Amino acid sequence: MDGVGDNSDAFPTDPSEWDDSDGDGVGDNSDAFPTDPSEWTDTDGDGVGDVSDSFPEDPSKSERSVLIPALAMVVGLAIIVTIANWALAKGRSDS
Ligand SMILES: [Ca+2]
Ligand SMILES: [Ca+2]
Ligand SMILES: [Ca+2]
Repeated sequence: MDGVGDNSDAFPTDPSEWDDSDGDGVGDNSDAFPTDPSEWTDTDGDGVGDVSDSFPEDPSKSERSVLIPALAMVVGLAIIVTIANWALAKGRSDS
């Protein structure tokens, strides 16, 4: 018995859980995000829930930290293409 009456107990058969604030079906005690219904676990403990964490088992990476290198790669590629086009155009006009 967890001491909470069945009427107010969201988990009447689970003595370790009695409340589910966000209603995602995961009790507050085992819910890493008790106020976020879309998240309940954070395996790597980086503060980004597994659902929105692109690397749920790597605390050094999440969607946010990966977006910047990806953006840098796109910008770098655009610069290379621009230079290549310029060099090509210059080569044509020289001959
Ligand atoms: Ca919950
Ligand atoms: Ca939750
Ligand atoms: Ca995480």
